[in-house]
Order: sequence, then C-alpha cells, then structure tokens
Amino acid sequence: TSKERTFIAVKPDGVQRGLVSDIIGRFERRGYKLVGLKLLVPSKALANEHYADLSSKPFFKGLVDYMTNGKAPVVGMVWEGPSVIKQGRMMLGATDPRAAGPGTIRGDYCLSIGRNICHGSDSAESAEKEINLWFGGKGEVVNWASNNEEWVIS
Ligand code: DAT
Ligand code: MG
Repeated sequence: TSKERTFIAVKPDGVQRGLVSDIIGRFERRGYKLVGLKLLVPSKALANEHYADLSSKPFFKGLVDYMTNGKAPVVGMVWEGPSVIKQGRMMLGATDPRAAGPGTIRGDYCLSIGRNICHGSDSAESAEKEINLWFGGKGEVVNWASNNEEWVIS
C-alpha cells in the first residue's frame, strides 16, 4: 500500500564521507515521504538488537563496533510510500558493493561489504521491528500529508 514504511540508515562511513544529503535526496526525489529522521550514535544495546539475527556471524563484533564507536553518528530515517521496502533495498544495491549495480547507492559510492554506507529493512517484519527499535518514542514518526501526493501517486 502507499502507506508502507521502511527504516533506512546512513551508517557512520556514509556520514563521515558526506553522503547524507545524496542518500536523503534520492528517496526524496523519487517521491517517497520522509516521516522519521534522527542523528545519533547508537548504543551497543541498540546495535546488538538491530543486528540480532547476525549475532553468530564472525563479522558481528566488528559490525557493531563500527556502528557504535562514535567516530561518526548514524542517520536513521523512516520513509513511506508504495513498495518502499523492496524499492529501498533496490536503491541501496547489493549488500556486497562489488555486486551492486551502477546507479545504486552502494554501486555508486562504495567498494567493501564492511563499509557499505547504508542500511535498509529487508522485509515487512524487519521494517516494523526496526522502526519500533529506532523510532519507538512517542511522536518520533510523524504522520503528515504531502501536497505532492496526487502528482506522484495515482
Ligand atoms: P544488508 O545490510 O544488505 O541487509 P545483511 O543484513 O546481510 O546485509 O548484513 C548486515 C551488514 O553486515 C551488512 O550491511 C554489512 C555487514 N556484513 C554482512 N555480511 C558481511 C560479511 N561477510 N563480512 C563483513 N561484513 C558483513
Ligand atoms: Mg540486513
């Protein structure tokens, strides 16, 4: 539905490299609606929970450290619109940037799986979990009507 929502994040390497505006801009220009936005250094607890399904992987500790060490913050976002979960993943490109096509965020800006600059929810279930985890406070996700909507969605 057009109310579908996903959690997208710019990871610390993307923030450090000045790619926040580009990543926001791609979603904004496509016509998706920004309904949540925050800048934070995530706690270990938050990062552990966010990546809980990867906790047995050999790269897990390095992944959580890179997300939480505070050398740069993370930009967390909630984007809304038709098929935004699947299309958000398409716009990010493959997890391993070496397999990400040109025109995707990872395919355009990065080279290494451990520094792939962005995150996007991979299913309706993970979108719900991640939005609640990162934007669980009252009013942190904002419902608003875009005046563009009739020109973008029919
Ligand atoms: P995605 O971020 O595309 O959803 P994922 O959920 O499988 O990918 O993994 C989460 C992050 O973990 C990924 O963005 C980068 C890191 N990662 C995944 N596989 C890795 C690997 N083999 N070596 C190092 N980091 C890895
Ligand atoms: Mg994932």
